[in-house]
Amino acid sequence: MERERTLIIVKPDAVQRGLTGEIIKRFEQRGLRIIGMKFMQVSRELAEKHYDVHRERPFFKALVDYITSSPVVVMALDGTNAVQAARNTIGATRPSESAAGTIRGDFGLEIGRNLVHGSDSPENGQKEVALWFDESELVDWGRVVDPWLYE
Ligand code: DAT
Ligand code: MG
Repeated sequence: MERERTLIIVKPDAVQRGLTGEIIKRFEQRGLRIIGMKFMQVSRELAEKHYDVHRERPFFKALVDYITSSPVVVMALDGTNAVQAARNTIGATRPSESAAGTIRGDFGLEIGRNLVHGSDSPENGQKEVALWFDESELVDWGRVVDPWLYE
């Protein structure tokens, strides 16, 4: 089984609504391991790099405005199949279509206020963690519960 890294962003709407703890809790209780975390105001430069694949889409400017509108909490997580596991916890891109029990399905209604970002492939997980975190900001550590999460 693959150990992967994924980048999670608790977006401005979630931070403003006081949902930061609730969202972190869901990844933590799933067993994903936090290896980096910070509270920050995102620059337009970083936002545009992060969303570079969407540069030509009509919603690109709104997306950059949204992610830079207020501070975010960024996390690097690792774990077995971390990318897919985190995306399942987050829910479908459109909150109106996200399953109940997912973060977007429990707290969101609109695609432009969908609360949280998660990397979409193991390659992008590695790339996005490297874009948002300096290697010195990542901590490799062990948890006493690891044998109860990993066979
Ligand atoms: P996800 O965030 O689920 O990985 P994505 O990578 O396809 O979704 O798109 C990034 C963000 O861009 C998404 O969270 C919300 C916004 N977005 C995507 N498609 C959109 C659309 N058709 N209209 C408006 N915003 C959109
Ligand atoms: Mg995406």
